[in-house]
Amino acid sequence: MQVVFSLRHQAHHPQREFESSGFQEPFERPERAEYIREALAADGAFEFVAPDDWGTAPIEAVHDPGLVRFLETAWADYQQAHGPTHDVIPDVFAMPQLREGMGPATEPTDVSARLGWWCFETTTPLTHGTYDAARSSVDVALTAAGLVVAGERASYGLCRPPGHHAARAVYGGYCFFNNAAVAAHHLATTTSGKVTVLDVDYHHGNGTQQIFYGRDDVQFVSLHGDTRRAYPYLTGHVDERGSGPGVGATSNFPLPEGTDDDAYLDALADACADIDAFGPDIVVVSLGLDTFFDDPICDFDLTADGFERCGALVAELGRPTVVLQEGGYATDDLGENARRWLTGLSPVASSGPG
Ligand code: OKP
Ligand code: ZN
Repeated sequence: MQVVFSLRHQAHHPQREFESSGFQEPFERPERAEYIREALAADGAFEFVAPDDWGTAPIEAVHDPGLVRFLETAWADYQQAHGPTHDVIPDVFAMPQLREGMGPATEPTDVSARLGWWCFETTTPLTHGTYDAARSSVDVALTAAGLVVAGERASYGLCRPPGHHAARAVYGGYCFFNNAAVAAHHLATTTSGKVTVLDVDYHHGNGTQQIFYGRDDVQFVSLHGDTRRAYPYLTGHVDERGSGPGVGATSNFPLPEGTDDDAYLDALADACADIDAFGPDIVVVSLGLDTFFDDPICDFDLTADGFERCGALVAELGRPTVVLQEGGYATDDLGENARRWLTGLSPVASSGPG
């Protein structure tokens, strides 16, 4: 299987993230991608390729161009106004309730105020290299998508930073651009086929759901920690099924604390039944490995064996599949967990080169 990877992800390396009770070491750090790269490189079944440069047009096809412009310039603008700093985190969020009854706000001009306009939470610092890394993560996703268009049965984009929490016009949750949504939209519009995004990250992919909520050409199916107890809290409930022509093209499977391999695979089989019913030409998997029992920020109980079974179940859909990396924070096990999931998806690839 071909693995798309770029060292440019390393340009995004926040020093700390702010969570309700204070600053902490970031969970989303460069070693995550390096450990996955090492584990796949040690297995002869995987072949590495560099991403192409796709420019900003495919990003602006799903995101507000204002968000792209902001991320391109905000770090330098902030340094000029308030620097030098390493990380930049918003302090005032543009909550619509603030102007209730007064009409909507317009984008502020002050850079600190713009941070709270384009970002929804505090654990996603902007740094010097964030825009570069986020752009390269999208390039990785689009290049992996291109491999499947060119005839591969499966490909893997080792995206970092992740993407699934980024909505059309707001970033957060360690995510800047929604890699999976950009790839899925590109696939749906350039192949005129139907695309499913299957999101197996522990956290609900609120951004991907939001981007495709009203559409019938891209299905969104997610398994996740029930957002009555888990981040991002505001989306991911079973009654969210899509809107307008998209009614029925969103499916959510919120799961309880302690969900183990067998329980997870049961839910994944139900998700796959929804995918079969939709009948996509291509599947994009948002692969979070934070469902692992030892993940430091999640509460599921999956094992490496479970990940291989998950990959094998997705292979049974029998459709070309683009796998894109999202979360996973048990860094010591992350490489092996990714390798096992991909081996389950593509067992033929593991038995020899190519
Ligand atoms: C990104 B991905 C909750 C803090 C949550 C952000 C988590 C982002 C997860 N107490 N911090 O979906 O793995
Ligand atoms: Zn996650």
